[in-house]
Amino acid sequence: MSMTLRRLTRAATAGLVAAAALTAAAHSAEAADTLGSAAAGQGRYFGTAVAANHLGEADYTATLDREFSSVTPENEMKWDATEPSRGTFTFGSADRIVDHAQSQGMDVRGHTLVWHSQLPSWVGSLGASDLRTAMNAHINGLMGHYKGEIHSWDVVNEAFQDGGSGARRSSPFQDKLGNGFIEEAFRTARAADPAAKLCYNDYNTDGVNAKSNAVYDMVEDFKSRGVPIDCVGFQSHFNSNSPVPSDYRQNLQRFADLGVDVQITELDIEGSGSAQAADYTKVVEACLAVSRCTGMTVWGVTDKYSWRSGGTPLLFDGNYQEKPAHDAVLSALGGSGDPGDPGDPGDGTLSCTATYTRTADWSSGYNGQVTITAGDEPISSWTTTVTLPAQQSVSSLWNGTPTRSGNVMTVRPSWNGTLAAGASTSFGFTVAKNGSDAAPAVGTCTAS
Ligand code: 9MR
Repeated sequence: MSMTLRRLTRAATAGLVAAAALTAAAHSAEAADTLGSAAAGQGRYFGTAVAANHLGEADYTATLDREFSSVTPENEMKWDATEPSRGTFTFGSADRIVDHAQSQGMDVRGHTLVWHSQLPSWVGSLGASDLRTAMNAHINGLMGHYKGEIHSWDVVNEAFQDGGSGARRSSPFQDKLGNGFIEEAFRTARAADPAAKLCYNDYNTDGVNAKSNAVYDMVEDFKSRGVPIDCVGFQSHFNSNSPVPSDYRQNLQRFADLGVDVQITELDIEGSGSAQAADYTKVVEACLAVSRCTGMTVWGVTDKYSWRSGGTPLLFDGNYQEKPAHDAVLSALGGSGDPGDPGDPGDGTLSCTATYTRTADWSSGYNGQVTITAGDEPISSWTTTVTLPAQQSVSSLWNGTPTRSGNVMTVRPSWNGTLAAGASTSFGFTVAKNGSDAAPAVGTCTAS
């Protein structure tokens, strides 16, 4: 379908979309026991990143539709997905997400128009003047296609370097067009869809530091010169190396004081149990304390599809069970879990997850470890499988009871079957590589 035709089609469905949004709002007013409805009670949205290829998975979509009031396409609106060759726009996967969100009355964040990453190679090979034309055409192509349908756009993403200098990051745009490319992108974006909020989005800018100072100076300059900017996105990817900063709220507030909205755009926090829950609480409380913090987005529905899946950083485990972090967020938003709801603690659904790490490695072998974590109910036993590459063999296994069938080991507890809600145990094993260094595959965890 040509872009022009698709653009008309999308605009023509706008009336239906508005009706769906009203239905969803009426529904959410009744029950503040989901993330989206509780956040709505605080005048905020609560969103998630979504991948189009998971929308066919019933549990994924049920959790998405029940809990969230906004979506961000995780990869589907990026340059490599939408304009893989110059002037040829491909919107199929992004349209699926936008159509789904609209059918549920959810807002859509657009991510992202101008970014150094996931950029097709043709962009990097253009000369300065051609690159400027291509950048503006890309912005116009995406924003035109979704005109009137996107709540906020990440117009420019990650344009500053990490570290102490506050300098711009090298990219085709920075290197060929200079500092002015950001301003130009925002001006083009405003003209392309005047209804969309225009955001600058970055990471490691969550506390007061050299990088956030540099973004702050840019926003202050834009506001003073009338360059259109409406919001700043704080990605908020946290783990033990990059914890929730103690001045998070203060940093959000100083940006808000410049006259822009602030949004938490890609939140995830590695960890588990009550420590992870406490960190999530800090983030939600910081947003609620800043009146211009208009909403929060977590970077995925379930741990199993997270870009950091090994760190289990999200609110639902791999079986779509609510983690302690979910309950903490819901409570910080003023909502309350109902034990009768699917996924809530007390619903009687026992669950666990299994994650693999290699803990030691030498030329002829390695040690593997599988961590078993209970879901939001206590469990008394668990089972998972470890499938080894054909050449490899296990010489010993500890803290678990294996049954072998060919290269598949089914592992049950030895002494460590009983786990409190959210608690973990692990078993380990030594493998002879016999020429193959590949990792084993860990199967689904089943709890009883
Ligand atoms: O979650 C995204 C992952 O699926 C992609 O492979 C990756 C490629 O760069 O991008 C991830 O999302 C990033 C986002 O677009 C920008 N901020 C950092 C996110 C995590 O890497």
